[in-house]
Amino acid sequence: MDTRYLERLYHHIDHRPDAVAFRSFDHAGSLTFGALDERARCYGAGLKALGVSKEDRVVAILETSLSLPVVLLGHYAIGAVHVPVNTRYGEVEIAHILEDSGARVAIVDTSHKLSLLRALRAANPGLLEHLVLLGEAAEDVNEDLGELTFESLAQSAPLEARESLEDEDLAMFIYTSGTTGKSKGVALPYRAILSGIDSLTTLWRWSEDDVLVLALPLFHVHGLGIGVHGTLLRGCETVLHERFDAGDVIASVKDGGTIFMGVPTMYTRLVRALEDDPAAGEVLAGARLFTSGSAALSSDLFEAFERLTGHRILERYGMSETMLTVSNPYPPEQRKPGTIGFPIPACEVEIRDEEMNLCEPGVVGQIVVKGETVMREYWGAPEKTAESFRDGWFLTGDAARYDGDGYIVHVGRRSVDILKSGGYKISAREIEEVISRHPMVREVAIVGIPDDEWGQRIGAALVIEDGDDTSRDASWWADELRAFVEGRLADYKRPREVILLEEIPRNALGKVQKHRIDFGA
Ligand code: MCA
Ligand code: AMP
Repeated sequence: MDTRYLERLYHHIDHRPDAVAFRSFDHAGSLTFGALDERARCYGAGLKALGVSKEDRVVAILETSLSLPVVLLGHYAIGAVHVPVNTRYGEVEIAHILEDSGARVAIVDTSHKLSLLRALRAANPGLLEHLVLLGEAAEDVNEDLGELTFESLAQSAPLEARESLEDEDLAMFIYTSGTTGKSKGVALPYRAILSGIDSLTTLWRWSEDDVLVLALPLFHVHGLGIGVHGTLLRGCETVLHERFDAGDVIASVKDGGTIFMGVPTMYTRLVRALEDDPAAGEVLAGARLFTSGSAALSSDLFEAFERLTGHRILERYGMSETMLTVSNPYPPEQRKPGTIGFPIPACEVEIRDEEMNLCEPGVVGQIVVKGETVMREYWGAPEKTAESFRDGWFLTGDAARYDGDGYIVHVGRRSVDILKSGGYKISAREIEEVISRHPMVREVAIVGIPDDEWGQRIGAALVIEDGDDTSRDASWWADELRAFVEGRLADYKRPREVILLEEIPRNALGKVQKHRIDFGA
């Protein structure tokens, strides 16, 4: 029975209970490791009394707050699977996750998402046995609907002992976009989550003396995976920001922050702020480490940040299915812009060609991953799971090459149907499926348009039904799609540019050729 990683997860909780683990940016509150564990055991006990037990899924639709790590560890304390959901998701995404995960309970903290969950339950009475209301949502509890408040659960007597778990037990499902319309639940055991983060944070010399400035959302691998689990593994103090704001991040570093992790869009905004206020560059110079991931960091951005702060951003690479796998080295002079670095010790990473032969330097192939950091499966989808492995290697779908020094250079996604905007992964198919339900749209193709700030912006090429009012131009359609997509999908999936076409370009076999769709500059 392997519990190596779980022991590391609880090390600081068990040995340094009085040290501060999480604090809110506005200093309104903080949680020591001991208080975090105590509250998690109370909430866990409350859930257990509802009948939630090992491997039951609990969906969490939560904005960043000090309650979020309590909820996560409450789920872990009883062996329930934490299913974080992006709070920007709309009806289509959330309905799918609730159904696909088979969750018995969901916890939610805004009245807006509560209304959506109620509507989904009214439409499908089999969905969820209980809804736990936290924060703003808790003001509106309806016990007749199986609703109860987080506070009432958190008043339970704490569990005497955490559920006895092994590293192979399931900790989390992360829903991630694929080349098909519906997202897939990446089933991650403790081993997968903790091995890579332990390895990565050791590589980054992350310690109890660090203060992490955490302004990433806490429902994806970057913020929740590395940020929250890194805090627990390394025993540092973490400052939770409810949302990213360049000025707040600078203030947090001034206040003692030593590590900041961001997506490239955040660095674009930081550079903009520093150009307006060069003195802030000296503040950031005082931090120890800036890392970037989730999307490609351009060399220009790397250089601008170095010029303004003296820091060489450490870029690393990962994926929900494999967690963190590749990182630039820690010594600043060895960090190479435009590369993602080398495989981290927890896993094997190679670039292979179509025949699974190792690629020579300069030759573009696919990143493949093997080892402890890799997911167990796509939940309930054995065929999709099988398709994504070959010869024991997980096929990432990312194209890359080795440079002359052995650093890995990320070249892009192999599929044009997977996009990244602001560090969020987006399925073109999912947006196409929603937009094609519009009665006046005959056909739609969603394309990623390269963008300096966002990585990619979402473009929609539309073919309109015959007989539609011809005075409705692309700008009319942009507004129409905004209204049509709103509430159904996350706002960042909304097409920002629209063009109208007579037909979507196809090859002789009828396959859509997105590279022929031109959105102009
Ligand atoms: C918002 N806007 C956009 C987009 N999103 N425009 C184009 N494309 C978009 N995607 C517009 C808004 O409508 C608004 O315009 C304006 O930009 C500012 O929006 P705002 O709400 O301020 O943006 P934001 O909420 O601050 O979002 C920016 C962000 C956010 C903070 C960078 O995207 C973010 O938190 N990204 C992190 C995602 C992440 O954690 N990914 C990790 C996945 P207007 O003013 O006109 O209304 S895990 C992963 O990838 C792997 C494992 C890994 O390796 O890490
Ligand atoms: P997600 O499924 O949201 O976990 O996103 C994983 C994807 O993000 C990877 O498959 C890559 O395409 C992309 N990604 C992560 N880190 C980087 C990076 N440093 N450079 C380029 N792309 C990245």
